[in-house]
Amino acid sequence: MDPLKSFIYGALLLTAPAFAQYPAAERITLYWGLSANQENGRARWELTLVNQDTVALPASGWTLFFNFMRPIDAQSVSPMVRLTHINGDFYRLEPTETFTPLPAGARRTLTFESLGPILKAIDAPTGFYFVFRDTEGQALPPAPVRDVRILPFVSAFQTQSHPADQRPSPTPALDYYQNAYLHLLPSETLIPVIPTPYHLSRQAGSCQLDRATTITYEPALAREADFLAQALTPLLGTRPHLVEGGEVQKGIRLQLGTVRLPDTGQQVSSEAYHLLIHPATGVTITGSDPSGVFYGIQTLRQLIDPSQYRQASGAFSLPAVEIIDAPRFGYRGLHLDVARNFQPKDVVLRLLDVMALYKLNRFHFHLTDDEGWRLAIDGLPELTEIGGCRGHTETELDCLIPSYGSGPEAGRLPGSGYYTREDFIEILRYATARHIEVIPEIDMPGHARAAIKAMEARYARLKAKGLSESEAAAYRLIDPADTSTYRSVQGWDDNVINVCLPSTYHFLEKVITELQRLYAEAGAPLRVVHTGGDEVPHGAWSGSPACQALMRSEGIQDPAELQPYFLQRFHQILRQRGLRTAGWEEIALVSTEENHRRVHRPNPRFRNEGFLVYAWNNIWGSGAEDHAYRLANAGYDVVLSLASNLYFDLAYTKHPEEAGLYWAGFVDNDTPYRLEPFELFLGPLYDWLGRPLPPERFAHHERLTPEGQRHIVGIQGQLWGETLRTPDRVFYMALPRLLALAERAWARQPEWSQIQDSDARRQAFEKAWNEFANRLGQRELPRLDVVYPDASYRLPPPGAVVENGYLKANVALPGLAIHYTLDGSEPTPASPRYTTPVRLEGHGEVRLRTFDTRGRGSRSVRVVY
Ligand code: TNX
Repeated sequence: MDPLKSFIYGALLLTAPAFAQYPAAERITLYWGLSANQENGRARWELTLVNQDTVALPASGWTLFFNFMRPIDAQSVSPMVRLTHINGDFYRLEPTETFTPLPAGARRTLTFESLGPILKAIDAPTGFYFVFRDTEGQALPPAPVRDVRILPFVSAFQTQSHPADQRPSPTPALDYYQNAYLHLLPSETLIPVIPTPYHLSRQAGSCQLDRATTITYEPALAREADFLAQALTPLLGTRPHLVEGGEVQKGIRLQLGTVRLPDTGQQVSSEAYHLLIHPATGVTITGSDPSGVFYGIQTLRQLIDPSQYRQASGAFSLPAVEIIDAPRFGYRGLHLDVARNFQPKDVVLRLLDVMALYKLNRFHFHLTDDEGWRLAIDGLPELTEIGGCRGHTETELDCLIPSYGSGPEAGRLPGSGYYTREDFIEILRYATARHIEVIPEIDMPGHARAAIKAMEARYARLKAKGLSESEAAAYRLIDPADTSTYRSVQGWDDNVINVCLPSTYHFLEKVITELQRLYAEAGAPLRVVHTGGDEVPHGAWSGSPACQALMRSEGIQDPAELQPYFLQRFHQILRQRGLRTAGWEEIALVSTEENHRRVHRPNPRFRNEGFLVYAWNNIWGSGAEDHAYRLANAGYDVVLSLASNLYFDLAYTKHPEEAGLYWAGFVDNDTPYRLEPFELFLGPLYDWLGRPLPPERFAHHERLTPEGQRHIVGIQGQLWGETLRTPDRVFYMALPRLLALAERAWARQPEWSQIQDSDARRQAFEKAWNEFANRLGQRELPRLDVVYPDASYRLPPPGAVVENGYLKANVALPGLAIHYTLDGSEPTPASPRYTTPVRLEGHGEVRLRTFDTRGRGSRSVRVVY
C-alpha cells in the first residue's frame, strides 16, 4: 500500500468508531398487525421490523419513537425490547441485553398488549422514527421510518371488540339490505332546500335571471348584497349590478321588514326571512334582520339546480316559490379542534362557507389543548413558537413532543402551525360576513399542556436573561413544588394548570384581553368564551404547596373543589368584561355517591350564572344518557353536543378501513338526523356495543320538563382533531353529516318524533330519511361539487349482492352514481354505470364504487359470484 493510501486508511480507522453503522431508516419497513381482541378487553398486536439495508441493526445504540393512542402494558412487550411511555400518546422502544443484531435482509417480530379493543387500521401506531447514537453516545439527527404497512383486517376477531359486541361490520351485502328501504325519488318531488324551510309553497312558472339582473338593497344590507353578487358571479359569468335603494323593474330585491309565520301569525324578530320568487316581479327577500336576509340568500342559492352551474350560459332560472322561514334553535354550531392537528386558514374559511350555506351560525373554535396552542397572543410569543410546534425534543424548551404521528420534524403540518393575528382577524371577518359567531375555546384547567410548557419555556428564557424570579414567573402556570401524580384520558401526567397561583389568573386576563383586541380589530362580536373545563384528571393539585395554602385560606377541604373555585374566578374575569362563560358539561356537574355508584348531578352553585353548557358524554348504556336533560331542567342553558350522534370525529361505520374513533359508537349520515333534541329516549335503544336496552333501564332517567325545553338552546357537531391529519380528512368527517345536523338545528320538530306507536314511527322515519337522503344525493352533494369542490365529502360505498344470477346494487344516498367492473379492475367513472339488475354468467368478481359528479370515487367493494 502506498504511504498516502495507508495514511488515509489509518485515519479512517481511527475515526471509524465514532460512526457506528446503522441501517438507513428509509430501508427499514415496519409491519403492524392486530393479533387478537382478548376477552379481558385488551388487544394484542405485532410489530415486525424488516431490515432491507445491507448493514445489520445493531444490538444497541438506537431508540425507536412512536405514537399510539392507548395505554400499552410495558410488561407485555417482547423482552428483547424495553417500552417506555414518555407522555400522552408518545412511546419509546429500545433494545435490551437480549436483543441480538438484526442482520441485513432479516425480520423480527415484537408483540404488544394494549388496553381497549382495536377495530380499525387507523388505530395502528404512527409517527415512527429512529434516533441512533454514535459511539460516544451522541444522538444523531432523528430518522423517520416512512414505510409502515398495516396488515389488512381480515378475521372476524378483528371486527369484534368483545364477545358481547353485537354490531355487524359492513359488507356489500349488509349495506345492500340496510339500504333496501331507500329508493330514488323523482327530483321534482324533493324539498329543494336543506335545512327544510318552515313553510314552502310552489307557484306556477319560473323566473329567469341573466347578466342584466340587478340587485337592489337597503343600505343596511350592503354586505349581504355583496355576498349574493359574489355567489351569482360564476353562474352569470359576470358580477351582477348592485343598486342601493330605489326601485327596479326586474331582478333581486333585498329588504328588511316584518316576518310572520303563516300558521300562527307569530312575528319572528331574528334570523327569519320571506322569499318570494315570482315570474313577473322577480325575487324579493325580506328579512327580519340582516341575518334573515342572509339566510334568504342561501335559500335562493339552493333553489338553483346544480346542473345550471355546469351550463355556464350566463343565465339561470329559479322556480316560482314562496318561502317563509325561521330557525327552530338559535344556536346551530360546529366545533373544530385545531390543537391536536392544525388546520390551515383556508380549511377553516371553507368550513365557514359550508356552515353558512346550511345556516349554521356558531363556530366553536377549539384553539388550545394539550398538544397545541394555535393562536398568536401579543406579548407571549412562546405560546405559538413552542406551543404551536411539535417535533423531536429532549427538553420541550423549543417545541412540544410529537403526538398523533406528527413525527420528529418541527414546523411541519399538521403537528405544527398556528394562526397569526392577521390570520385570525381574517377568519373572524369571514365568519362575521356569513353571520357566524366565533366562540373561542381556551381549554382549562385540564387539557392545557401546550400552554404550560410554553410558559415554562418562557420562564427558563427570562431567567437565563437575568430577570428576577417574579418577572420571569409572571405567567407561569405550574407550582414547581407540586408533587401530585395523575394521568389524563389522553395519557398526560402534566397537563393541568395550577389554579392556586396568581400568575395563572394573570395569564388568563392577558389572553382574554388579547382575544378582545383581536375581535375588536376584526369588527366581530365576542360575547362568549368557552373555558373548556373537561376531563380534569383525578389527583391534580393534591401535592401542591400553593394549593394547600390556598385551600387553608379559602376553607376548601377537597382538592377536587378547586375546579369550581377556578371556574368561579374565570367566570368573574369574563363577567367583568361583559362576556358569557361557556364550558363542557363538567363545569355544571358535581359527582356524588348514590346507591354505591358515582353519579353526576347538576351543580346548584352556578345555575343562575348564565353559563352555556355543552352536554357531550352520553355513551348509551353508561347511565349518563340524561345529563343534558338534568342540566336543562336544573336551569342551565344547554347545547346538545352529544357524542353518540354529533361527534363527527367518530367513524361513520365499523368497517376497519373507515377512519375515526368509536368510543361512543358509530355516527353514520342518518345518526345526527335521528337525534330529536326533545326526545332523546325514543326507542328502540341500543348500547354502544349494539345490545338492545330495555326501556326499564331508563325508568329513573330524567325527562325534559317544559322549563327544561326552554334551556335547550341548540345543537352542535364536534370535529375533534386526533385523526384529522389532512384537509381532505376534515371534510370527509364533516360532510355530509353536517347537513343532517343543520336539518335538526333549523327545521321544525320532525313529525316522526311525535308518533307514539314504534312501528308507525319507524315507517315515518324511514320515509323522511329517504326523502332527505335523496336531497343529499340528487341536489346538495352535486352542488358542493361545483360550488365548493375542495369540500371533499365522504361518498358511501355501494351495497351489492348477487342473487339468482343478477347483480343488484344500491347506495345510501340515492342519486349518487354507481359504476362497476367485471374484470377485476378498479371501477372509474368510465366503467359501466349501474341502473338496473345486471345478469351475470358463470363465476367471477364484481367491483363497485360510488362516484360524485366530479368523478371522485368511494372505497371500492367486491362481490364474488
Ligand atoms: C372527548 S369531548 C374529549 C376530547 C376528545 C374527544 C374524542 C371532550 C370535552 N373531551 O378531548 O378529543 O373525546 O372523541
